[in-house]
Amino acid sequence: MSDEDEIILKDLNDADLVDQMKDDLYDGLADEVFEGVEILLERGWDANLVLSDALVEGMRIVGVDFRDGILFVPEVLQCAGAMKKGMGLLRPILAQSSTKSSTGKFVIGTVKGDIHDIGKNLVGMMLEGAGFEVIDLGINNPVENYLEAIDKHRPNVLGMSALLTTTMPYMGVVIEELDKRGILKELPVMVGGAPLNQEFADAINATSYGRDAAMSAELAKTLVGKNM
Ligand code: B1M
Repeated sequence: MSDEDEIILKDLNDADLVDQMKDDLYDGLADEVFEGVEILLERGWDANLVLSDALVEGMRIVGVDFRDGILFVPEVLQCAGAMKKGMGLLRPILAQSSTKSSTGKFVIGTVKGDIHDIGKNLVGMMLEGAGFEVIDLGINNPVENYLEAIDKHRPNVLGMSALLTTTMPYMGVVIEELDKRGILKELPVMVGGAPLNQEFADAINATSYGRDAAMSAELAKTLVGKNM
């Protein structure tokens, strides 16, 4: 691209900038996505709106082309990198808690066999914003990791994330193990991820199903009795 063709992000109006950010996310251009987030915030945009309208919507488009075989894993990894860079700027804002004292402890992790972590990270940020102390176990967690974390951190809620239809049944394996050990009756378990729904959460005996990050933070407060 020649210098003349270069798009100056700050010269774009809001709508064009958001469209350009979705294109940049699609192209895995992390610095440009970061700059776009910065500009929208400077223009007074709410962090949640930047997240939903530019980043999450951009990733939805990536997901469609990934499904249709237009984008492949290496490209989607670049998109994920760009999304994470943008999220990095939003993190301190979203995680800013209005609550002085801790709402509770929340252990969260993506289940065994699954390496998707963008949604989980977002949920973690929103939980921090709701005053939770979040212990993030990362990705690809076997049941032992959850048990160890419960033992070590004594959380108020356990959260599991899965993005694949092949990994979501593993949440049921973890819940069964918690039940066998008598932990489930004391520890609420929240599950979430794109392929899940309330029926699935009920079927595996999860305490609650988080549809998206904002709703999950509200639900978590209810689970620990702090949403009155
Ligand atoms: Co993957 N992938 N992927 N992928 N990937 C999906 C999930 C897929 C739907 C794409 C598609 O076909 N359209 C498809 C799954 C199909 C299925 O299972 N039926 C898929 C596939 C097939 C795969 C591979 C198998 C591809 C391959 O290798 N051939 C492979 C699997 C790797 C593995 O995990 N073992 C794979 C790999 C990857 C990448 C590594 C390239 C990358 C992940 C990078 C990363 O996460 N660091 C990736 C990505 C980015 C996606 C898509 C495009 C985007 C996911 C995402 O970040 N969404 C995805 C398509 C899609 O979902 N549209 C896709 C944005 C995020 C904000 O939303 O994660 O849904 P989400 O989180 C939401 C809610 O779900 C909820 O709140 C979040 C915020 O609102 N939520 C919770 C999530 N967890 C929660 C927990 C809670 C509560 C709420 O409580 C604890």
